[in-house]
Amino acid sequence: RPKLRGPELLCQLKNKAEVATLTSDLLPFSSLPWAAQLPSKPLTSDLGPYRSCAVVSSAGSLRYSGLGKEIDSHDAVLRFNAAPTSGFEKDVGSKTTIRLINSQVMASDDHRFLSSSLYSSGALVAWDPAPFSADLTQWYNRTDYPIFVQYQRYRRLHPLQPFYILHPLFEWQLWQRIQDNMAEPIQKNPPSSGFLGTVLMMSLCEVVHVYEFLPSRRKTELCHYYQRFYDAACTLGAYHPLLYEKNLVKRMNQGSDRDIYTHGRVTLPGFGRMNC
Ligand code: NCC
Repeated sequence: RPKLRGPELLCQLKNKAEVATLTSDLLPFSSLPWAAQLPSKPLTSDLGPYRSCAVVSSAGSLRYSGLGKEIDSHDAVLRFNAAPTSGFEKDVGSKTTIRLINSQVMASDDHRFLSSSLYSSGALVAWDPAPFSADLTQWYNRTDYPIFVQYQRYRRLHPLQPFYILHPLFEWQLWQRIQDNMAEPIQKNPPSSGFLGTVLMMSLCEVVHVYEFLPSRRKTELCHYYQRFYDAACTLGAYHPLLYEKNLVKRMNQGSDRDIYTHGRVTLPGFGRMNC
């Protein structure tokens, strides 16, 4: 198959992947007693549009980057999982508009999801690796981690904080975009939070800057900027098709290679601004 170039890839992504979140009117949820805890409207009708956005990967290469001011200058900032700002403001900034978390974070005791203040700023968006079919009932009866139990508990404790759950269709639509643009078969696991969050922000923002998803000259085996743990798989991928995600983002980048090298910065257009 022909290798698509940046603008074509961007249009394909815009046309074939749609950010969807669970709403209280969707089966099987609408038939469950806690349905009213789910938002009545999808994320895209509640959040944004934002002019300029930052997606902050959790990569170790953000350490000593000094990018904090630049990141905070954006209108909206997306962060991932348990990535803190406190104590790391110089490198990653302090603004959090949206935090995208996987279901493992919600379920594991170490992350103190229900009690830590880390999760209380901005809107939360959660996701769980679902079966490829994206069938909601099948998934609901067998989630990877107990995302729905934890969601209900969190909502009871923080009823006013906006909290969405990604529709599994979105995961697999993005997976398909990656697979269709690679020459070899990729593992049938959902994309990383990094890629999900990047496309999520492309749906909400006029322009998206992604930091240290494509590693800069600071590239390191340090997994996260906030932890003393070394593993190259954090940057290259194991479970997630991370290297393929990065390949696709590299092809779609509208910024310069120099920006990647010095700032770990990629510039992507928002879907609203694209003429396809
Ligand atoms: O590590 P994680 O990801 O939370 O990182 C968020 C996103 O940043 C990008 N990243 C991170 C580190 C790095 N060196 N390079 C990067 O490019 C990736 O795009 C990544 O998605 C996840 O995707 O949800 C993930 O979550 C962790 C873990 O569950 C959480 O951090 C909570 O502890 C996963 N790690 C493990 O399961 C051990 C990771 O595989 C994916």
